[in-house]
Amino acid sequence: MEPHFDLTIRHARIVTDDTIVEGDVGIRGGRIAAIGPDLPPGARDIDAAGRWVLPGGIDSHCHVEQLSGMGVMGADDFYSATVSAAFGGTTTIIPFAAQHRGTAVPDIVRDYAERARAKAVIDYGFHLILANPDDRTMTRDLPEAIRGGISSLKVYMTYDSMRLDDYQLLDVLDLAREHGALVMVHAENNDIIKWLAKRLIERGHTAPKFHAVAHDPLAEAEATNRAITLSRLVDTPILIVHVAGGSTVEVIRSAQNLGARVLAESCPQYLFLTAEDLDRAGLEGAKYCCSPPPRDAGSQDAVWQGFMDGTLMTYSSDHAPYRFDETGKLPKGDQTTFKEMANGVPGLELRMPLLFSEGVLKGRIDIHQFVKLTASNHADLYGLAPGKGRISIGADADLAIWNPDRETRITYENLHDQVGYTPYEGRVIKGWPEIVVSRGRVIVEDGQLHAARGSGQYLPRQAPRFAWPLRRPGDSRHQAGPFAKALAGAKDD
Ligand code: DUC
Ligand code: ZN
Ligand code: ZN
Repeated sequence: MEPHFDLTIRHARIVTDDTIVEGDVGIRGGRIAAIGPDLPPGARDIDAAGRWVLPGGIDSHCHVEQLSGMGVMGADDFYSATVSAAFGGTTTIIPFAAQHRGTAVPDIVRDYAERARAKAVIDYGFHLILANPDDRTMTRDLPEAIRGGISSLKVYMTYDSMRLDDYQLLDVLDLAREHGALVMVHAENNDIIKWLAKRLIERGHTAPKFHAVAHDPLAEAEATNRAITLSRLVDTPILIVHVAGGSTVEVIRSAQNLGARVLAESCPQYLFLTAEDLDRAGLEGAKYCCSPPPRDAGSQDAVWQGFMDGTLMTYSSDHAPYRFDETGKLPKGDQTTFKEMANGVPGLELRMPLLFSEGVLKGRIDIHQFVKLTASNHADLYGLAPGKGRISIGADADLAIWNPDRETRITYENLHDQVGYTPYEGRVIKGWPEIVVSRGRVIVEDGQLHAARGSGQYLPRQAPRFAWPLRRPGDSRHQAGPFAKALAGAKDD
Protein backbone atom coordinates (compact mmCIF):
# COMPACT_ATOMS: atom_id res chain seq x y z
CA MET A 1 0.00 0.00 0.00
CA GLU A 2 1.20 3.50 -0.80
CA PRO A 3 2.20 5.39 2.34
CA HIS A 4 -0.40 7.94 3.32
CA PHE A 5 2.11 10.73 3.95
CA ASP A 6 5.57 11.63 2.67
CA LEU A 7 6.68 12.15 6.24
CA THR A 8 5.03 11.45 9.58
CA ILE A 9 6.45 12.93 12.76
CA ARG A 10 5.24 10.88 15.71
CA HIS A 11 4.64 11.24 19.45
CA ALA A 12 5.61 14.90 19.54
CA ARG A 13 4.47 17.87 21.54
CA ILE A 14 3.14 20.02 18.69
CA VAL A 15 2.64 23.73 19.22
CA THR A 16 -0.17 25.09 17.08
CA ASP A 17 -1.46 28.67 17.29
CA ASP A 18 -2.90 28.54 20.79
CA THR A 19 -2.90 24.89 21.77
CA ILE A 20 -0.44 22.11 22.38
CA VAL A 21 -1.30 18.80 20.74
CA GLU A 22 0.39 15.59 21.84
CA GLY A 23 0.51 13.43 18.72
CA ASP A 24 1.61 13.24 15.12
CA VAL A 25 2.07 15.55 12.13
CA GLY A 26 1.44 14.14 8.64
CA ILE A 27 3.14 15.88 5.72
CA ARG A 28 2.23 15.46 2.08
CA GLY A 29 3.35 17.41 -0.99
CA GLY A 30 5.40 19.81 1.13
CA ARG A 31 2.39 20.83 3.23
CA ILE A 32 0.97 19.90 6.60
CA ALA A 33 -1.82 17.46 5.80
CA ALA A 34 -2.89 16.21 9.24
CA ILE A 35 -2.29 16.79 12.94
CA GLY A 36 -3.55 14.31 15.50
CA PRO A 37 -3.01 11.04 17.32
CA ASP A 38 -2.07 7.77 15.58
CA LEU A 39 -1.78 9.05 12.01
CA PRO A 40 -1.10 6.49 9.25
CA PRO A 41 2.53 5.87 8.31
CA GLY A 42 4.52 8.06 6.00
CA ALA A 43 7.17 7.10 3.48
CA ARG A 44 9.36 8.05 6.40
CA ASP A 45 8.40 8.16 10.10
CA ILE A 46 10.36 10.17 12.67
CA ASP A 47 9.84 9.35 16.32
CA ALA A 48 9.85 12.68 18.15
CA ALA A 49 8.95 11.39 21.63
CA GLY A 50 10.07 13.84 24.31
CA ARG A 51 10.61 16.56 21.72
CA TRP A 52 8.68 19.63 20.62
CA VAL A 53 7.51 20.38 17.09
CA LEU A 54 7.52 24.13 16.51
CA PRO A 55 7.03 26.19 13.36
CA GLY A 56 10.23 26.87 11.48
CA GLY A 57 11.43 30.32 12.40
CA ILE A 58 11.02 33.38 10.22
CA ASP A 59 13.84 35.89 10.55
CA SER A 60 12.45 39.12 9.13
CA HIS A 61 15.54 41.25 9.69
CA CYS A 62 18.88 40.08 8.38
CA HIS A 63 21.46 41.48 5.99
CA VAL A 64 22.74 38.96 3.48
CA GLU A 65 25.30 39.53 0.74
CA GLN A 66 24.63 43.20 1.21
CA LEU A 67 26.79 46.30 0.98
CA SER A 68 26.49 48.32 4.17
CA GLY A 69 25.96 52.08 4.23
CA MET A 70 29.74 52.35 4.72
CA GLY A 71 30.27 50.26 1.56
CA VAL A 72 31.39 47.06 3.32
CA MET A 73 30.23 43.69 1.95
CA GLY A 74 28.93 41.27 4.58
CA ALA A 75 30.78 37.99 5.13
CA ASP A 76 27.81 35.71 4.42
CA ASP A 77 26.36 35.02 1.01
CA PHE A 78 22.91 33.54 0.43
CA TYR A 79 24.31 30.02 0.83
CA SER A 80 26.17 30.41 4.13
CA ALA A 81 23.47 32.65 5.61
CA THR A 82 20.62 30.28 4.81
CA VAL A 83 22.59 27.21 5.91
CA SER A 84 23.36 28.94 9.19
CA ALA A 85 19.72 29.96 9.63
CA ALA A 86 18.54 26.41 8.92
CA PHE A 87 20.84 24.90 11.58
CA GLY A 88 19.26 27.29 14.09
CA GLY A 89 15.68 26.27 13.28
CA THR A 90 14.84 29.11 10.88
CA THR A 91 13.17 28.12 7.60
CA THR A 92 12.38 31.53 6.09
CA ILE A 93 14.37 34.73 5.97
CA ILE A 94 13.48 38.20 4.77
CA PRO A 95 16.75 40.00 4.07
CA PHE A 96 17.06 43.31 2.23
CA ALA A 97 17.51 44.31 -1.35
CA ALA A 98 19.45 47.46 -0.57
CA GLN A 99 19.19 50.56 -2.66
CA HIS A 100 22.05 53.00 -2.33
CA ARG A 101 22.10 56.57 -3.59
CA GLY A 102 22.31 56.61 -7.36
CA THR A 103 20.99 53.09 -7.87
CA ALA A 104 17.61 52.11 -9.31
CA VAL A 105 15.19 49.79 -7.52
CA PRO A 106 14.52 47.37 -10.43
CA ASP A 107 18.27 46.78 -10.93
CA ILE A 108 18.75 46.20 -7.23
CA VAL A 109 15.86 43.79 -6.94
CA ARG A 110 17.00 41.82 -10.00
CA ASP A 111 20.53 41.58 -8.68
CA TYR A 112 19.55 40.29 -5.22
CA ALA A 113 16.98 37.90 -6.70
CA GLU A 114 19.56 36.33 -9.02
CA ARG A 115 22.13 35.85 -6.29
CA ALA A 116 19.63 34.35 -3.86
CA ARG A 117 18.04 32.05 -6.46
CA ALA A 118 21.33 30.25 -7.06
CA LYS A 119 22.30 29.83 -3.42
CA ALA A 120 19.50 29.88 -0.83
CA VAL A 121 18.65 26.56 0.84
CA ILE A 122 15.55 27.88 2.65
CA ASP A 123 12.72 30.12 1.47
CA TYR A 124 13.16 33.86 1.37
CA GLY A 125 11.50 37.15 0.50
CA PHE A 126 12.95 40.64 0.35
CA HIS A 127 12.34 44.00 1.94
CA LEU A 128 13.67 46.99 0.13
CA ILE A 129 16.09 49.44 1.74
CA LEU A 130 15.13 52.82 0.35
CA ALA A 131 17.97 55.35 0.28
CA ASN A 132 17.20 57.23 -2.92
CA PRO A 133 13.58 58.39 -2.93
CA ASP A 134 13.85 60.36 -6.16
CA ASP A 135 10.92 60.96 -8.51
CA ARG A 136 11.35 57.83 -10.55
CA THR A 137 11.67 55.65 -7.44
CA MET A 138 8.63 57.15 -5.79
CA THR A 139 6.28 57.35 -8.73
CA ARG A 140 7.17 54.20 -10.63
CA ASP A 141 9.75 51.82 -9.20
CA LEU A 142 8.63 51.57 -5.61
CA PRO A 143 4.92 51.02 -6.35
CA GLU A 144 5.96 48.39 -8.90
CA ALA A 145 8.21 46.61 -6.37
CA ILE A 146 5.40 46.59 -3.80
CA ARG A 147 2.94 45.17 -6.35
CA GLY A 148 5.57 42.55 -7.21
CA GLY A 149 5.68 41.21 -3.65
CA ILE A 150 8.18 43.41 -1.81
CA SER A 151 5.55 44.74 0.55
CA SER A 152 7.83 46.31 3.15
CA LEU A 153 10.70 48.76 3.09
CA LYS A 154 13.29 49.95 5.53
CA VAL A 155 14.31 53.56 5.89
CA TYR A 156 17.15 55.04 7.93
CA MET A 157 17.03 58.18 10.03
CA THR A 158 20.80 57.97 10.50
CA TYR A 159 23.95 57.15 8.45
CA ASP A 160 24.80 60.07 6.14
CA SER A 161 24.82 57.86 3.07
CA MET A 162 21.41 56.31 3.71
CA ARG A 163 19.31 58.62 5.84
CA LEU A 164 16.09 60.28 4.82
CA ASP A 165 15.03 63.60 6.31
CA ASP A 166 11.61 64.10 7.86
CA TYR A 167 10.17 65.55 4.65
CA GLN A 168 11.28 62.48 2.71
CA LEU A 169 9.99 60.18 5.46
CA LEU A 170 6.57 61.78 5.16
CA ASP A 171 6.62 61.17 1.40
CA VAL A 172 7.54 57.52 1.96
CA LEU A 173 4.87 57.01 4.62
CA ASP A 174 2.29 58.63 2.38
CA LEU A 175 3.23 56.32 -0.47
CA ALA A 176 3.25 53.26 1.80
CA ARG A 177 -0.28 54.00 2.94
CA GLU A 178 -1.49 54.38 -0.63
CA HIS A 179 0.14 51.14 -1.79
CA GLY A 180 -0.32 49.02 1.34
CA ALA A 181 3.33 48.59 2.33
CA LEU A 182 4.84 48.46 5.80
CA VAL A 183 7.61 50.95 6.62
CA MET A 184 10.38 49.69 8.91
CA VAL A 185 12.35 52.48 10.54
CA HIS A 186 15.93 52.55 11.82
CA ALA A 187 15.34 55.27 14.38
CA GLU A 188 18.41 57.10 15.66
CA ASN A 189 19.01 60.87 15.62
CA ASN A 190 21.79 61.42 13.08
CA ASP A 191 22.95 64.81 14.33
CA ILE A 192 23.19 63.73 17.96
CA ILE A 193 25.36 60.76 16.98
CA LYS A 194 27.57 62.80 14.65
CA TRP A 195 27.99 65.59 17.17
CA LEU A 196 28.94 63.21 19.98
CA ALA A 197 31.21 61.07 17.79
CA LYS A 198 33.18 64.08 16.52
CA ARG A 199 33.87 65.28 20.04
CA LEU A 200 34.80 61.82 21.28
CA ILE A 201 37.26 61.25 18.42
CA GLU A 202 38.78 64.74 18.85
CA ARG A 203 39.51 63.87 22.46
CA GLY A 204 41.13 60.57 21.47
CA HIS A 205 38.25 58.40 22.62
CA THR A 206 38.42 56.01 19.67
CA ALA A 207 37.97 52.59 21.33
CA PRO A 208 34.93 50.42 20.52
CA LYS A 209 33.23 51.26 23.83
CA PHE A 210 32.78 54.86 22.64
CA HIS A 211 30.47 53.60 19.90
CA ALA A 212 27.90 53.04 22.64
CA VAL A 213 28.57 56.52 24.04
CA ALA A 214 28.05 58.17 20.65
CA HIS A 215 24.86 56.22 20.03
CA ASP A 216 23.24 57.54 23.19
CA PRO A 217 19.86 56.03 24.16
CA LEU A 218 18.36 59.51 23.88
CA ALA A 219 19.24 59.55 20.17
CA GLU A 220 17.22 56.36 19.76
CA ALA A 221 14.27 57.46 21.89
CA GLU A 222 14.05 60.88 20.22
CA ALA A 223 14.10 59.50 16.68
CA THR A 224 11.58 56.81 17.61
CA ASN A 225 9.22 59.42 18.99
CA ARG A 226 9.69 61.51 15.83
CA ALA A 227 9.06 58.56 13.53
CA ILE A 228 5.88 57.73 15.43
CA THR A 229 4.79 61.37 15.20
CA LEU A 230 5.27 61.39 11.44
CA SER A 231 3.41 58.10 11.07
CA ARG A 232 0.49 59.43 13.12
CA LEU A 233 0.39 62.60 11.07
CA VAL A 234 -0.22 60.72 7.84
CA ASP A 235 -2.01 57.76 9.45
CA THR A 236 0.43 55.11 8.26
CA PRO A 237 1.56 52.21 10.46
CA ILE A 238 5.29 51.84 11.07
CA LEU A 239 7.54 49.20 12.56
CA ILE A 240 10.49 50.35 14.65
CA VAL A 241 13.32 47.86 14.12
CA HIS A 242 16.01 46.73 16.57
CA VAL A 243 14.73 48.43 19.72
CA ALA A 244 17.63 48.60 22.18
CA GLY A 245 16.94 51.15 24.91
CA GLY A 246 14.53 50.93 27.80
CA SER A 247 13.46 54.52 27.10
CA THR A 248 12.59 53.53 23.53
CA VAL A 249 10.42 50.66 24.75
CA GLU A 250 8.62 53.23 26.93
CA VAL A 251 8.10 55.63 24.02
CA ILE A 252 6.59 52.83 21.92
CA ARG A 253 4.39 51.48 24.71
CA SER A 254 2.99 54.94 25.48
CA ALA A 255 2.26 55.58 21.82
CA GLN A 256 0.54 52.21 21.48
CA ASN A 257 -1.54 52.97 24.57
CA LEU A 258 -2.69 56.17 22.88
CA GLY A 259 -3.75 54.09 19.89
CA ALA A 260 -0.81 54.89 17.61
CA ARG A 261 -0.32 52.19 15.01
CA VAL A 262 3.27 51.40 15.82
CA LEU A 263 4.82 47.94 15.75
CA ALA A 264 8.25 47.10 17.09
CA GLU A 265 11.01 44.52 16.90
CA SER A 266 14.02 43.65 19.02
CA CYS A 267 16.91 41.23 18.69
CA PRO A 268 19.13 38.84 20.71
CA GLN A 269 21.90 41.42 21.12
CA TYR A 270 19.58 43.60 23.20
CA LEU A 271 18.62 40.72 25.49
CA PHE A 272 21.99 39.03 25.90
CA LEU A 273 24.72 41.68 25.41
CA THR A 274 25.42 45.02 27.08
CA ALA A 275 27.61 48.05 26.40
CA GLU A 276 30.18 46.46 28.72
CA ASP A 277 30.86 43.90 26.00
CA LEU A 278 32.16 46.75 23.83
CA ASP A 279 34.73 47.46 26.53
CA ARG A 280 36.63 44.18 26.15
CA ALA A 281 40.42 44.15 25.93
CA GLY A 282 42.09 45.70 22.88
CA LEU A 283 39.75 45.99 19.94
CA GLU A 284 37.83 42.85 20.92
CA GLY A 285 34.83 45.09 21.72
CA ALA A 286 34.43 45.70 17.97
CA LYS A 287 32.83 42.25 17.74
CA TYR A 288 29.90 43.64 19.73
CA CYS A 289 29.51 46.94 17.82
CA CYS A 290 26.12 47.28 16.24
CA SER A 291 23.65 50.12 15.86
CA PRO A 292 21.88 50.81 18.05
CA PRO A 293 24.39 49.34 20.51
CA PRO A 294 23.59 46.93 23.32
CA ARG A 295 22.87 49.01 26.43
CA ASP A 296 22.61 48.14 30.14
CA ALA A 297 20.90 45.58 32.35
CA GLY A 298 17.91 47.92 32.81
CA SER A 299 17.39 48.08 29.07
CA GLN A 300 17.72 44.30 28.78
CA ASP A 301 14.92 44.00 31.36
CA ALA A 302 12.82 46.53 29.49
CA VAL A 303 13.23 44.62 26.22
CA TRP A 304 12.23 41.37 27.97
CA GLN A 305 9.22 43.18 29.41
CA GLY A 306 8.36 44.52 25.96
CA PHE A 307 8.34 40.99 24.56
CA MET A 308 6.30 39.69 27.49
CA ASP A 309 3.56 42.32 27.27
CA GLY A 310 3.34 42.50 23.47
CA THR A 311 4.88 45.96 23.00
CA LEU A 312 7.55 44.25 20.89
CA MET A 313 6.03 41.82 18.41
CA THR A 314 8.91 40.37 16.43
CA TYR A 315 12.25 38.95 17.49
CA SER A 316 14.76 39.03 14.61
CA SER A 317 18.50 38.63 14.38
CA ASP A 318 19.54 41.79 12.48
CA HIS A 319 22.31 39.45 11.31
CA ALA A 320 24.95 41.79 9.88
CA PRO A 321 28.03 39.63 9.43
CA TYR A 322 31.44 41.31 9.52
CA ARG A 323 34.68 39.51 10.17
CA PHE A 324 37.12 40.63 12.86
CA ASP A 325 39.70 41.68 10.27
CA GLU A 326 40.37 44.35 7.64
CA THR A 327 37.37 43.20 5.53
CA GLY A 328 34.91 44.16 8.26
CA LYS A 329 35.47 45.31 11.78
CA LEU A 330 39.06 46.50 11.44
CA PRO A 331 39.59 48.30 8.10
CA LYS A 332 42.60 50.12 9.57
CA GLY A 333 43.94 47.26 11.65
CA ASP A 334 44.73 48.22 15.23
CA GLN A 335 44.39 51.90 14.31
CA THR A 336 40.66 51.51 13.54
CA THR A 337 38.40 53.93 15.45
CA PHE A 338 34.85 53.12 16.48
CA LYS A 339 33.60 55.29 13.60
CA GLU A 340 35.34 53.07 11.06
CA MET A 341 34.23 49.66 12.30
CA ALA A 342 31.49 47.92 10.34
CA ASN A 343 28.34 47.92 12.46
CA GLY A 344 26.61 44.65 13.05
CA VAL A 345 26.65 41.28 14.80
CA PRO A 346 25.87 37.77 13.55
CA GLY A 347 22.76 36.05 14.87
CA LEU A 348 20.87 34.00 12.27
CA GLU A 349 21.80 30.64 13.81
CA LEU A 350 21.57 31.40 17.52
CA ARG A 351 18.52 33.69 17.49
CA MET A 352 16.01 30.96 18.32
CA PRO A 353 18.14 28.70 20.56
CA LEU A 354 19.03 31.69 22.77
CA LEU A 355 15.38 32.71 23.22
CA PHE A 356 14.22 29.12 23.72
CA SER A 357 16.78 28.60 26.47
CA GLU A 358 16.63 31.95 28.24
CA GLY A 359 13.01 32.86 27.48
CA VAL A 360 10.95 29.67 27.42
CA LEU A 361 12.94 27.33 29.65
CA LYS A 362 13.59 30.04 32.22
CA GLY A 363 9.88 30.91 32.32
CA ARG A 364 10.03 34.48 30.99
CA ILE A 365 7.79 33.74 28.00
CA ASP A 366 5.60 30.76 27.22
CA ILE A 367 5.97 28.54 24.20
CA HIS A 368 3.11 30.29 22.35
CA GLN A 369 4.82 33.66 22.81
CA PHE A 370 8.00 32.06 21.51
CA VAL A 371 6.20 30.89 18.38
CA LYS A 372 4.65 34.32 17.82
CA LEU A 373 7.92 36.20 18.38
CA THR A 374 9.99 33.91 16.18
CA ALA A 375 7.53 32.92 13.45
CA SER A 376 3.80 33.67 13.31
CA ASN A 377 3.91 37.42 14.00
CA HIS A 378 6.52 37.77 11.25
CA ALA A 379 4.24 35.87 8.85
CA ASP A 380 1.28 38.12 9.67
CA LEU A 381 3.09 41.45 9.67
CA TYR A 382 5.05 40.74 6.51
CA GLY A 383 2.36 39.13 4.39
CA LEU A 384 3.51 35.50 4.51
CA ALA A 385 0.46 34.04 6.25
CA PRO A 386 -1.26 31.61 5.98
CA GLY A 387 1.42 29.62 4.11
CA LYS A 388 4.19 30.31 6.60
CA GLY A 389 4.63 30.77 10.33
CA ARG A 390 2.23 28.24 11.82
CA ILE A 391 1.70 24.53 12.21
CA SER A 392 -1.74 24.29 10.65
CA ILE A 393 -3.39 22.16 8.00
CA GLY A 394 -2.55 23.41 4.53
CA ALA A 395 0.43 25.50 5.60
CA ASP A 396 3.90 24.78 4.25
CA ALA A 397 5.54 22.00 6.27
CA ASP A 398 8.24 24.28 7.72
CA LEU A 399 9.04 23.08 11.20
CA ALA A 400 11.73 22.13 13.63
CA ILE A 401 11.91 19.29 16.12
CA TRP A 402 13.39 20.69 19.32
CA ASN A 403 15.06 18.67 22.02
CA PRO A 404 14.32 20.74 25.15
CA ASP A 405 16.89 18.86 27.24
CA ARG A 406 19.93 19.15 25.05
CA GLU A 407 22.64 21.33 26.53
CA THR A 408 25.01 23.15 24.22
CA ARG A 409 28.12 25.13 25.01
CA ILE A 410 28.17 27.71 22.24
CA THR A 411 31.34 27.78 20.23
CA TYR A 412 31.94 29.33 16.84
CA GLU A 413 33.46 26.05 15.60
CA ASN A 414 29.98 24.52 15.55
CA LEU A 415 28.26 27.37 13.71
CA HIS A 416 27.81 27.67 9.96
CA ASP A 417 28.21 31.34 9.09
CA GLN A 418 31.36 32.92 7.67
CA VAL A 419 31.93 35.52 10.36
CA GLY A 420 34.70 33.78 12.27
CA TYR A 421 33.38 34.45 15.79
CA THR A 422 30.17 34.56 17.77
CA PRO A 423 29.38 37.19 20.41
CA TYR A 424 27.86 34.37 22.47
CA GLU A 425 31.00 32.19 22.66
CA GLY A 426 31.14 30.00 25.77
CA ARG A 427 27.54 30.42 26.91
CA VAL A 428 25.70 27.28 27.87
CA ILE A 429 22.15 27.05 26.61
CA LYS A 430 19.45 24.41 26.80
CA GLY A 431 17.22 23.25 23.96
CA TRP A 432 18.20 22.79 20.33
CA PRO A 433 16.38 22.27 17.01
CA GLU A 434 17.76 18.86 16.11
CA ILE A 435 15.75 18.22 12.95
CA VAL A 436 14.65 20.98 10.61
CA VAL A 437 12.07 20.53 7.87
CA SER A 438 11.47 22.98 5.03
CA ARG A 439 8.43 22.42 2.78
CA GLY A 440 8.45 18.78 3.87
CA ARG A 441 12.16 18.20 3.15
CA VAL A 442 14.33 17.18 6.09
CA ILE A 443 17.10 19.73 5.56
CA VAL A 444 19.00 19.36 8.84
CA GLU A 445 19.43 16.13 10.80
CA ASP A 446 22.24 14.70 12.94
CA GLY A 447 24.22 17.88 12.48
CA GLN A 448 24.24 17.43 8.68
CA LEU A 449 22.75 19.55 5.93
CA HIS A 450 20.55 17.79 3.37
CA ALA A 451 19.57 20.67 1.11
CA ALA A 452 20.99 21.68 -2.23
CA ARG A 453 22.17 25.15 -3.11
CA GLY A 454 19.33 27.07 -4.69
CA SER A 455 16.60 24.78 -3.34
CA GLY A 456 15.02 27.62 -1.33
CA GLN A 457 12.10 29.38 -3.00
CA TYR A 458 11.42 33.08 -3.43
CA LEU A 459 8.30 34.26 -1.63
CA PRO A 460 6.45 37.23 -3.11
CA ARG A 461 4.59 38.73 -0.18
CA GLN A 462 1.06 40.05 0.31
CA ALA A 463 0.22 43.34 1.95
CA PRO A 464 0.99 43.14 5.68
CA ARG A 465 -1.88 42.02 7.92
CA PHE A 466 -2.28 43.31 11.43
CA ALA A 467 -5.19 43.28 13.77
CA TRP A 468 -5.41 46.65 15.51
CA PRO A 469 -5.51 47.44 18.34
CA LEU A 470 -2.46 45.50 19.29
CA ARG A 471 -2.91 46.00 22.98
CA ARG A 472 -6.01 45.38 25.06
CA PRO A 473 -9.50 45.55 23.49
CA GLY A 474 -11.04 48.93 24.23
CA ASP A 475 -7.59 50.46 24.46
CA SER A 476 -7.52 51.92 21.01
CA ARG A 477 -8.09 55.60 20.88
CA HIS A 478 -6.60 55.78 17.42
CA GLN A 479 -8.11 58.61 15.43
CA ALA A 480 -7.02 59.63 11.99
CA GLY A 481 -5.73 63.22 12.14
CA PRO A 482 -7.10 66.08 10.02
CA PHE A 483 -4.63 65.48 7.19
CA ALA A 484 -5.42 61.78 6.95
CA LYS A 485 -9.15 62.52 7.09
CA ALA A 486 -8.84 65.09 4.34
CA LEU A 487 -6.95 62.58 2.19
CA ALA A 488 -9.62 60.00 2.79
CA GLY A 489 -12.20 62.56 1.65
CA ALA A 490 -13.94 62.72 5.02
CA LYS A 491 -16.10 65.79 5.56
CA ASP A 492 -15.32 68.15 8.42
CA ASP A 493 -17.80 67.84 11.23
N1 DUC B 1 22.85 48.40 12.20
C1 DUC B 1 22.06 48.50 11.14
O1 DUC B 1 21.33 49.44 11.00
N2 DUC B 1 22.07 47.54 10.23
C2 DUC B 1 22.95 46.45 10.27
C3 DUC B 1 23.62 46.24 11.52
C4 DUC B 1 23.66 47.36 12.43
O2 DUC B 1 24.37 47.36 13.39
ZN1 ZN C 1 19.05 49.31 11.19
ZN1 ZN D 1 19.58 45.86 10.19
